[in-house]
Amino acid sequence: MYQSLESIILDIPTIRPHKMSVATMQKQTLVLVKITTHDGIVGWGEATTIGGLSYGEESPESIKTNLDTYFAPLLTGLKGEPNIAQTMQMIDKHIMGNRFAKCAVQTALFDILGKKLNLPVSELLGGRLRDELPVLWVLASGDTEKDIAEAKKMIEVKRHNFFKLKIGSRSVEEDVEHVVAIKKALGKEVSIRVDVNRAWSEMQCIKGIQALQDGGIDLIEQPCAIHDVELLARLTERFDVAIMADEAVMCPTNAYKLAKNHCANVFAVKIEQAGGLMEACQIATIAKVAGIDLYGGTMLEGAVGTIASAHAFSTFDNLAYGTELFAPLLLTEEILSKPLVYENFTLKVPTGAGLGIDLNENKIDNLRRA
Ligand code: MUC
Ligand code: MG
Repeated sequence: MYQSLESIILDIPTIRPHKMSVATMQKQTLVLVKITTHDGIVGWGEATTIGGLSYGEESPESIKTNLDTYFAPLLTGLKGEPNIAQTMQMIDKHIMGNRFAKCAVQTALFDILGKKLNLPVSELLGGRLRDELPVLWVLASGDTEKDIAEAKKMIEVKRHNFFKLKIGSRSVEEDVEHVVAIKKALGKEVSIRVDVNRAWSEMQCIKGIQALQDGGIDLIEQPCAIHDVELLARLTERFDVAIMADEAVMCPTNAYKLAKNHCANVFAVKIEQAGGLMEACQIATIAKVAGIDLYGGTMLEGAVGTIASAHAFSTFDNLAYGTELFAPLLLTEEILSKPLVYENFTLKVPTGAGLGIDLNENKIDNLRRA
């Protein structure tokens, strides 16, 4: 039923350097997956990471190698007409880990099924509860005045009205000063969150979170190491400001352990970290029954991963902290024939079949890594 699986690496410069505690990005490297069926239906998926190997355990190059060497023969060698769950179960039997690559393949299979049935992916996942998602902007130039000007412009043009700041690469004092100055300049009405990307020790967490809480910050994302879930639990217990687990959430099994041990007030759900769209929805259910709020996260994917995430997040009952599905706007090149619709502080979830997007394959050919 599947004739081919092709993986494509694209390097696209960002509109400005994007500074995080784990890496400074001048470009983003997208890994796209194109699956073609014997009857000519094409499905797309994406397996993109951040800063080579500095964020996760899969790099763009390892993802491509594993897709080409291991996933492609399994998929094209399938007999009969297995459904998506059966296909992913077969892949799981033969391939350990590789959640980003698995997510890309699963996304492409959903895109194909949606095109066959003339239904959006959101409906195949159970059905959307909203047609648009609130989207924040990440202020990560590293310069306080530039960040304030960027935020004011975003509010003025009605693109984003809440913001996340990437911190953790400077001293706690410098970071707090930077964040609180931005909060003061933007005012009470504008929600400001921070992402420490696991940079702080316990003492730095206590000092930093207390000062950020006092400064009116709304959410503290992944302040400490991934493995230190006991510290996450202590911080959640100690502070009033919401503590969010991001890198620590990963797959449904981890999400369950975090929920059981009261390690966070909020989960950042990422389809790639989860290992797929179905797994992201399972994490949302775990959060719901545990009374944990949700936030729609990103691995700074391009249009394909972003819109796949949007379909999944549109099915979430309680998306209390909105989403960060802004990354296509951070890139200097458009790979769709019609760009995604960002308006009125939201991203519209497409209503067309499958992912509901149309890729510009000429553009992709021009951008692909040789
Ligand atoms: C992360 O850790 O949240 C999401 C937005 C951003 O700027 O970085 C990513 C990763
Ligand atoms: Mg994060």
